[in-house]
Amino acid sequence: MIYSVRMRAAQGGRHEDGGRHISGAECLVDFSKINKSIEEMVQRATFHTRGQADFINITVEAVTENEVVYAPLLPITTEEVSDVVSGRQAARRALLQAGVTLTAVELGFQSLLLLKDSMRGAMLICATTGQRLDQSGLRGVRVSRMDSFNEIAFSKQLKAMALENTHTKEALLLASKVAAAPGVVAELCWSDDPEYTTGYVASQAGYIRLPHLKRYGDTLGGRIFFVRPEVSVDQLIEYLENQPVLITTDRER
Ligand code: WAQ
Ligand code: MG
Repeated sequence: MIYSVRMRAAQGGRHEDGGRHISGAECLVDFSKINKSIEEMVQRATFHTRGQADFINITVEAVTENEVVYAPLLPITTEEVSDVVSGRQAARRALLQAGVTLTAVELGFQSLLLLKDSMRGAMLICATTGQRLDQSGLRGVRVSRMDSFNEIAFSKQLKAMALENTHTKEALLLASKVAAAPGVVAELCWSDDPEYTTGYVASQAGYIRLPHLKRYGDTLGGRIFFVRPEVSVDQLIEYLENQPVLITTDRER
């Protein structure tokens, strides 16, 4: 038996009562690691660069092993860009390359940049028309129940690329789960943590890191999943929120 541990933290009350989203996290762990995960999550919510949380919700749920599916870690590249303008241009190119239309790329960027504050989850946007497809409003769809299949092998692989930091690790696991979803064309992401400017574009072809997708100090971040027009939105959301997925590295395949 493994356990899904999830955390969401807000400031100024619960999210559902209008509190401002501070931080969230999710992992799949053995029973023996539940306490450590909770402790780390509480620390993270309490000492966060977005502010101090006054509401922290932690959920622990058992997951039966036969529900688990596996997905490969996406191949990783970093495209050096010198500033936000060239970073966002590179992101646009990568999204077009992955099969998102120009209209959808522009509408996607607009929906993210027009937000007054960061959402807790992601927007599902049609990769053809650029229309928002989910009904989750300012909350967004939160991807959960993913982790590395083998934490040691995963860390080792990232360390070899000098990428062993929490932001990159968690983003890679999320992006690998999302890219494996039927109907997802590509993802665009940058952090809502003011000090973390690196974002990425991911698709089944790979995970492209872009060191400047926003300016240092900016607290507006977000995620967009560009999806095929014919996709069943309900089924996709069910997969993103509930399907347990373990991400495997090269050596485990
Ligand atoms: N599911 C869906 N959306 C999420 C989730 C999730 N589990 N977690 C975060 N988001 C959305 C939400 O709108 C946040 O405001 C936004 O993404 C940014 O979240 O290779 O740290 O956790 O070094 O701040 C990119 C790493 C780091 C690049 C991204 O995002 C690299 C990051 P954050
Ligand atoms: Mg964050």
